[in-house]
Amino acid sequence: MFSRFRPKIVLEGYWKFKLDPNKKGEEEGWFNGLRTGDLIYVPSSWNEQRPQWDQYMGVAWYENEFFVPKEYDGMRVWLTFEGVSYKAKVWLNGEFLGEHEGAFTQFKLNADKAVKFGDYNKLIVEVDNTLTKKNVPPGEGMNNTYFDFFHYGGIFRPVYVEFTNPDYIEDLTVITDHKGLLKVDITVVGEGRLIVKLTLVDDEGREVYSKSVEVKKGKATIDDHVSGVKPWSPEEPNLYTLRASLIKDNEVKDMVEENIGFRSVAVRNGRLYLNDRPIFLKGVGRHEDFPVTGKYLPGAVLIRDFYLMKELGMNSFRTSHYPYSNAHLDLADKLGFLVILESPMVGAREEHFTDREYIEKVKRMIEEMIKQHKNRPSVIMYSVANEPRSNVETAYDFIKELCDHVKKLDPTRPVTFASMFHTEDKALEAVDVISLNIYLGWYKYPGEIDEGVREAERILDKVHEMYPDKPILITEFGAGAVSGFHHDPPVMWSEEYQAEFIRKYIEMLKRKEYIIGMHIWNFADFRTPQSARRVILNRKGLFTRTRQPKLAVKIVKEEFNKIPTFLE
Ligand code: GCB
Repeated sequence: MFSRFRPKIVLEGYWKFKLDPNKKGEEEGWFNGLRTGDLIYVPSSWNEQRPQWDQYMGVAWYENEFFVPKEYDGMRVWLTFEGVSYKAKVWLNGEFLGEHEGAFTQFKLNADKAVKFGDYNKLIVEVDNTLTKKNVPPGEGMNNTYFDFFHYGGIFRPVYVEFTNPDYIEDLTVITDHKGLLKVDITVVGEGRLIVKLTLVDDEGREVYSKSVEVKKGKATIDDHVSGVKPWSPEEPNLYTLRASLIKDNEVKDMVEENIGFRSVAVRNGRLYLNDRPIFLKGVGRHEDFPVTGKYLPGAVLIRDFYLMKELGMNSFRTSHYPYSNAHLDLADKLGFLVILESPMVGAREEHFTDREYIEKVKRMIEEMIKQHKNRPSVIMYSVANEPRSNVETAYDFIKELCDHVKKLDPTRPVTFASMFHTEDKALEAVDVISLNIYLGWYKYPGEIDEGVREAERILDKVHEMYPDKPILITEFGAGAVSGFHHDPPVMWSEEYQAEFIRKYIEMLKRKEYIIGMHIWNFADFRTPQSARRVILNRKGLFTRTRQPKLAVKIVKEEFNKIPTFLE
């Protein structure tokens, strides 16, 4: 939900910055103002902005100031943080506004009591990226993570201040189908007689639908049918702007917008359907990772990535291994990508499966993820976890509880998780779609592509035999290649080995009628913790970290462009 109606101050730029390795800041009252000459850029992770901060894990403080015009007096004031890794505490003008845990979901704090109108306002944020076994995802240190990507810290996604009328629209939940169903649940905060007017505008600015409803006890609902809509699909990502205006005494008090698409998703007869047609997912697992900006992908990089994916014939990706930024998923909506939206629950171990407090935390993060992205046409499936240690019995209850939680919050989309245990997995019964990560010919059978592919085929057939009604998606397969390293014959880490590995896997996978899609691991090389297995980066990218192609790109382009999106 966004608004062009509400005044907004974007806090992008240089902020004051101060490390607090001994955690004395709170005690010493740093929330009143930082004594420091250090600067940092927001949005971006702190690590690569200065070599001294690269391996820093712990507490750091941020400060910025913004001016609030006098005319805004009487409005409500909100601070939105789209992503802070990993915990944040926020003060405005020395007053504590609130806190949040979890790097990858946005949070909004009210600042009505602390704000000064017609004056400068001092915003201070304490950030803590200490990694523990209780984090989601868990770990024990910068180079001892239970996940295979670099543990960045900081305010790495946009921050803004937004002003609303005291009567305002709090939330919209939109459900559509490809035939024109339009169900909207509106939540409003306000007093007196309030009307919500909904209008639907097509991409040429034409109003194609309009209806007004009265708000009762803070709620209003529309359950309707819009005739003549153009459905949303990867081939034609038709978007409409749903505009909701809040009206009181014949005056518009608030207005919010949502980009929506008319489309339906279903799993039946072992297939995945989009708009009642069976569909095949061709794509990649991605990461949000870039030199210097760390876990922030600037808009220009995102544009490059999406056009590269399009050229390669891709129609899908997974937000491995956490919910991506609003800007990232906006492009998926606009350019027609089918997204598997993954929760930040990577690498759960047996100790997590029965830890009630931990499970509730994961559920809270899943709830925030769904609240933030539920109206996106691009999001066609949720993944509740990546590679939990799900070869033990207790994994079933853990995964089942997360899947049920998702279904309760959003019954319209299928649910999955990415498994590394295949036939040994104890939790596959809980999902709508089975997702498998496979590395035979790399971690197992190193140097033996043919043997790896043969063994992968045997395992896949076996999983299909065990769960004949469930479609199977390959969420990861791939091999590392050091860009510029060539070798004949193809040996591990050469561009030739990666290209051949991917070609042989695609050939095998596309022959299997129970497979509904394949995602290559990974779109681009990405930074990892330091380890004996990695030279700074995970090298399984089709592209380098700065988005230059490796040899495999040619193969993927040829193969993927031959596979149609719709199977019938
Ligand atoms: C996996 C993980 C992914 C790793 C990848 C690898 O199965 O899901 O996070 O990066 O393997 O390259 O080892």
